[in-house]
Order: sequence, then structure tokens, then C-alpha cells
Amino acid sequence: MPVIICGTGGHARVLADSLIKSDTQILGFITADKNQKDSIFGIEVLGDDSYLKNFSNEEILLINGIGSVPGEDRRLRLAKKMRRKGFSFASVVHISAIIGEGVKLEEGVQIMAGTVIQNNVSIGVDTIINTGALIDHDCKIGRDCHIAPGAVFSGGVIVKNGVHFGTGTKVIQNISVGEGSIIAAGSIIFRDVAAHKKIIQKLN
Ligand code: JB2
Repeated sequence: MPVIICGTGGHARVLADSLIKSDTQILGFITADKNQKDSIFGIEVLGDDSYLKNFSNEEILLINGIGSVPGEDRRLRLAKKMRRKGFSFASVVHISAIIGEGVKLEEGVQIMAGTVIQNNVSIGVDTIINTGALIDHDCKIGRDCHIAPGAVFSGGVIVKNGVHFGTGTKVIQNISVGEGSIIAAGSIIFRDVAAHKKIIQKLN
């Protein structure tokens, strides 16, 4: 099915790039940014979300091009709004990603360039595995998480919903991380993290 990308910022452009390389038909972008220029990579910016009235939810899939930033819920709100209207989100997997046997990707997952997802990993709805992240065997990652660029997970890590791992985070094997926690860039996690915690420095 053809797709429409929601958003025109950096995250949307990274997704567009990935979709172009996998020959997905992109109908255009929709955005809340009134100053956005008319096209990106030669693909038309169609207008705001009201443009979707021209389509039934059986004709197109959406791409959530709003990035996930701690403390902001724009991405989550867009996903809820569009699903209420009956639209579904396509998953995006960059052609350079290495995906192991038995990996389970739920709706709307976004797997960026240079990632490695080893066997038996599962990744929940709308989670982003960002550029160059490495997720080893048997990790279970919930929905609405963001694993930022260059993060490294050893095997068997369990992550609940809505967790943010900053750029370059490292997590040793068999760790559990509770819902809604925020792990700052560069952290090294070698003990379990409870729900709704902010880990700013090395946990010891
Ligand atoms: O309701 C909306 C809406 N709200 C914001 N509907 C639609 N269709 N688009 C919406 N947007 C759009 O999201 C804005 O108009 C804008 O085009 C885009 C957000 O872009 P921004 O440049 O603020 O950030 P980003 O989400 O592309 O990237 C953030 O997250 C990434 C994961 C950045 O922090 C990046 O550095 C990061 N890599």
C-alpha cells in the first residue's frame, strides 16, 4: 500500500530516506509546520492532517514521522489520533538492517539504518530502534520505546512500554527496565531499573 508520512522534521526525513531505498510508494508528507517548503527529496508536502479526508483508511498506511523525545508526547498523540480515525501505521525497516530469525515486529515499528536485531527479539508497537543500535538475542522491547542511535543491548533484556534509551546507552544481559523510565545518553545499565525512573549517570 502507498504511504503518507506525518511530519517533516529530521525523523520524518530519515524515514523517507529509508522508504525511498526500499521502493515504497510515498504519496507525500503531511505536517503541522505552516512554513514547510513544498517538497522534501522531491516528494510533495501535501498540507496538514486534514488532507487525509481525501483517503479511506483502506487505501493508505501512515508513517509516524514525529520523533520521540523525553517529556514530549507529540508522537504518542498523533498515533492515538490517527488510530481513532481508523488509520494504521506501516513498519519501516531500512534495507541495511540485519534482522535475525524469529524476530517479531509489531505495527508501526521503525528500524533505522545500520541496526542489528538478533534472533528471537520482539519489538512492540511504534517503537523506534534508531540508527546503528544493536539489540542482541531474546530481548523483549515494549511499545512506544525509543532506542536512540548507537545503543547496545546484550541478550535477554526486557523493556516495558514507553522507555527512552539515550544515545549510546549500554545495557548488560538479562536486565529488566520498567515502564516509562528515561535512561540518559551514555549510561551503562548493569542493574534492573524500576518503572518511571530517570537514570542520569552510571548506575552503581
Ligand atoms: O499533529 C501533527 C504534528 N505535530 C507535529 N501532525 C503532523 N502531520 N505533523 C506534526 N508535527 C510535525 O512533526 C511538525 O510539523 C514537524 O514537521 C515534525 C517534528 O519535527 P522536529 O524537527 O521538531 O523533530 P523530529 O520529531 O523530526 O525529531 C526529533 O526526534 C528524533 C528522534 C529530534 O529531536 C531528532 O533529533 C531525533 N532524531
